[in-house]
Amino acid sequence: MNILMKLVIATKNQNKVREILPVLEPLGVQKVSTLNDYPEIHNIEETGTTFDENASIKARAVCVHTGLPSLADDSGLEIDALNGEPGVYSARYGGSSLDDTGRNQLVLNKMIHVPDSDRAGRFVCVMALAFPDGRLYTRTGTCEGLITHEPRGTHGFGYDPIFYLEEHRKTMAELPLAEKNRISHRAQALHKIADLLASLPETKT
Ligand code: ITT
Repeated sequence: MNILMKLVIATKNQNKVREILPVLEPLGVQKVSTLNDYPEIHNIEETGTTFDENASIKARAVCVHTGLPSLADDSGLEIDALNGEPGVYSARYGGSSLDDTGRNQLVLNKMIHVPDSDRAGRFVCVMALAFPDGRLYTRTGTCEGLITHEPRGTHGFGYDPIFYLEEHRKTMAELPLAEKNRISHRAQALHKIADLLASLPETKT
């Protein structure tokens, strides 16, 4: 298949780019750029209260600016015992002074008395694809797991070291990146977007 379309990935997060490109490239998307190619686009305020809203805000803003189809994701970790936190605030949970390690520690501290039976959580990713003619599509992927008692593993990013996958008996950060990219919430949303892309009239050769 050869998709005759230029696409902007609306992120500066290189971890996301590394996950997204290998799925889009085999589809033959003609030319993929990222926000690093558009330094004039500064922080797009994620003012929504859901992943869907924030992904849509980002995709639309970048599409309007570039005039090109734009793909954005909003993602995060929902923990049942914390009433869904950190949720849409995953990237800035605990304030801007914390790094990934600090955010993981904050989650573990908040859950210090939570028994194993109540430590369920999930990574959620919504991908939004905006077109210059106003069409907007969103697709969701989720990945279920348990919150550990201490961080383990060095791969991935963000909350991966405290997210345990029962099926693999490993944290997400202990999985090789290629394996994470096969099963992750982002991969699942992205494969749905890839199916959508392949079905659109303008992408047929
Ligand atoms: P962009 O807005 O530029 O895309 P970002 O890192 O700010 O990049 P989000 O707003 O989607 O991205 O925030 C997602 C946060 O959720 C991210 O910073 C991590 O803390 C967490 N997160 C998302 N996906 C994750 C993953 O695969 N593994 C671990 N943590 C993840």
